[in-house]
Amino acid sequence: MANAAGSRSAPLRVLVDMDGVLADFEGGLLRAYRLRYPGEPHVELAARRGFSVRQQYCDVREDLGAKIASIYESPGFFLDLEPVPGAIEAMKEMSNMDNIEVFICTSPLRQYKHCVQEKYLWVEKHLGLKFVERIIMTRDKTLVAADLLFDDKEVIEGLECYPSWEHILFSCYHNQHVVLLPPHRRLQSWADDWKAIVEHKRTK
Ligand code: T3P
Ligand code: MG
Repeated sequence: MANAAGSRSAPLRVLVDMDGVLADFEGGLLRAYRLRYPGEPHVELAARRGFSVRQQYCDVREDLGAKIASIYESPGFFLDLEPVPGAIEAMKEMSNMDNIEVFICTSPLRQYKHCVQEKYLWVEKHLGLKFVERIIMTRDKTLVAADLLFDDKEVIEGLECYPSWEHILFSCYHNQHVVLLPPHRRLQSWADDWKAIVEHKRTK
C-alpha cells in the first residue's frame, strides 16, 4: 500500500510461481512423454487447454491420463526441467531492485516424494542458495501475504477468498485462450514488461 505521500513504506513483496513461470513444466513433460511412449498420441503444446495436463490426456483416451502423470511423478522430472526463457535473468534483476522482496511460491504435487526435494535442488542449481531461502512451498497460495503473484494457473483458489496479492497471469500454452476481464492482467513472457507491472504496483 502507498502512504499519504504516495510512496510505500514497506518493500513491495512479489511471489513468483515456479512451474510454467520459472521452469518449463509443459515442454519438459511433452518431451519426456514422447520419449517414454513413442507410439502413443500426444497433445501438441499449441493445442494445450486447461491447467490439468492429466485431464486433457484423459479426454484424448482415458488411459493416457495415468501415462502422462507417470512422467511428472518420476524421479528426475522436476530437477531436469529447463528454465523458462529469460526467467533466471529476470529473477536476479528483480531481486536486486530497491525496496522489493521476491519469493518463489510453488505448490508440491500430491505425490510429493520426488517433487519437493527436486524443486529445492532446481532452485539451487539455477538460481543459487540465496533463492533457496526464498522458497515458499504450499498447496494454498491464497494464505501467503504479498502484493503480486506471477502465476500461470488461471484460477488460484484456497481458504482465503480475498488474497492480498494481485494475480498476474503468466502466459503459458494451456492458458493462451483464457480471456481476462479488466482489471486482470497478463505477463506474456519474461521479455514482456514485468518492470512496468512492478512499478505500477508500487504506486498503489
Ligand atoms: P507450481 O505451483 O510451481 O506451478 O501441482 C504441483 C506443481 O506442478 C505446481 O507447481 C503446478 C505443476 N503442475 C502443472 O503445472 N500442471 C499439471 O497438470 C500438474 C499436475 C502440475
Ligand atoms: Mg505454475
